[in-house]
Amino acid sequence: MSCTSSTRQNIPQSIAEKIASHPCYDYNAHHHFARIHLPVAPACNIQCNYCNRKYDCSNESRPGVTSHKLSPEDAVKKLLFVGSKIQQLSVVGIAGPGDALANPKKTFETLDLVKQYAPDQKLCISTNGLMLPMFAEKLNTYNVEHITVTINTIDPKIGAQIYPWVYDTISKKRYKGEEGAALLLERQLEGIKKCVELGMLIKANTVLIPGVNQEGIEALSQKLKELGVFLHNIMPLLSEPEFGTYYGLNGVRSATKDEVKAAQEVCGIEMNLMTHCNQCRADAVGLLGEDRSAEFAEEEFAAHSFETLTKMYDITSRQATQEKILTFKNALASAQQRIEAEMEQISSDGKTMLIAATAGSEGIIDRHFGDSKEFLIYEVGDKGAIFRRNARVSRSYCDGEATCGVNTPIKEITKALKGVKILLTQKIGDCPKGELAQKGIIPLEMNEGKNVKAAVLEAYSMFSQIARYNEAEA
Ligand code: CLF
Ligand code: SF4
Repeated sequence: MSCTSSTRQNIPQSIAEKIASHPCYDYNAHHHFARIHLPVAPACNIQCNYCNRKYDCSNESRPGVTSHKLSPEDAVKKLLFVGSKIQQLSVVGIAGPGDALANPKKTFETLDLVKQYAPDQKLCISTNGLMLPMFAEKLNTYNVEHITVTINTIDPKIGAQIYPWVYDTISKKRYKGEEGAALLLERQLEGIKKCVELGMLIKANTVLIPGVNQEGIEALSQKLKELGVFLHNIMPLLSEPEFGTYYGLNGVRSATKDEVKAAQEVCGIEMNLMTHCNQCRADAVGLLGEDRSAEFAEEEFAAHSFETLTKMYDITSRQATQEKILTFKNALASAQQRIEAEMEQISSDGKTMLIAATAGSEGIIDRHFGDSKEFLIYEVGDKGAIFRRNARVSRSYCDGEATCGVNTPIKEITKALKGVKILLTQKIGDCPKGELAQKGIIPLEMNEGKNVKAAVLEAYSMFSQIARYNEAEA
């Protein structure tokens, strides 16, 4: 058993409240709250070498996935329809299929309609950042609190290997190579700075491209931190020839899990990281990790009027449901915090194990395994031990000499000891010893009269020394 470490830095209460129901920004929210992507933005103003424009924007989506495009009206009808079925739907994102800000008319028309019909939704935009400086203030007036900017490097030389061209609608010019990458970078940094100054929460997505931007990831993450970016999401490049992307066709391979983990470890020292991204579709619906987009066909929602859909959406009932979910989520978070605090008390390296003991009422190991119907289970680390539970079984292993070893309740006992690594007892016979060992439980006999807590600590220390010795020998 080991605790999972969190890269989440302490965040102010006002921000915690803003992200509490955002499944991407708050790790603890992603089991409880859902998002919908409205695929209203088909065009893009740059070319990324990991993107095939026949499909969705790979900056936020799994490559090779095609989303059904919608008009702003139909998209918001879909939102109302889906929101009436999924009450924990709390975030509306525009994440393609191209770039949200390369399609400003459709994007802002959609935001207008969302504000009008579903004002309870949080608004979230994903962009490559080229037009972010020009739209930051407008997005803020729409109360878009969450912006994702995909930024893969802060070095235009590397950028030139990722972006073959960038089309700027201001100068109406296409820029290639380093010149294009430098312009994109300048706009991304300026846009992020503006949004942060306006109080928006910026998430940066970075596609980890083996052999291209790996080396610069740490510097990029530091720059993002300096700029006040809230969260950094390092995603693996997914690259296959059948995706038809430049990288896929030219042998640039996918990033491995280990490479992503290594990049996250380097960046996570300073920066809050998102580690639960699903690289979802531009028309994704539901909790992260579940794709319910296929459940909501256009004919189901497009035929309804806004009036009907607004009634179905029922904001009051949705708000009541979401409040209940928030209360439950907060209770879970408090329990988790308590467990983490306890873990810190008992372990310096996050490693612990469950150790059971057959003890009597005095907390002394004075029972034989065969006589025991109760097992005290402790979680033990190098710094201490915490009592976790009392595991009871309906009868002891041995009922007396006449029936000893016949029809034993070993199944029930091993079930009750689930997760236990070591069992401490005063005495145990060879038969149950073998049966426990088969289930991965090491039985150890202890001298009578030993205090349980001292005994579990001693057993942990002994076990760790043996494990270290075995590792060194291997
Ligand atoms: Fe969508 Fe992106 Fe908003 Fe989330 S997704 S626009 S921030 S609501 Fe989330 Fe999907 Fe990963 Fe994006 S899991 S791809 S990070
Ligand atoms: Fe493709 Fe998105 Fe890059 Fe545009 S920004 S080229 S849609 S991955």
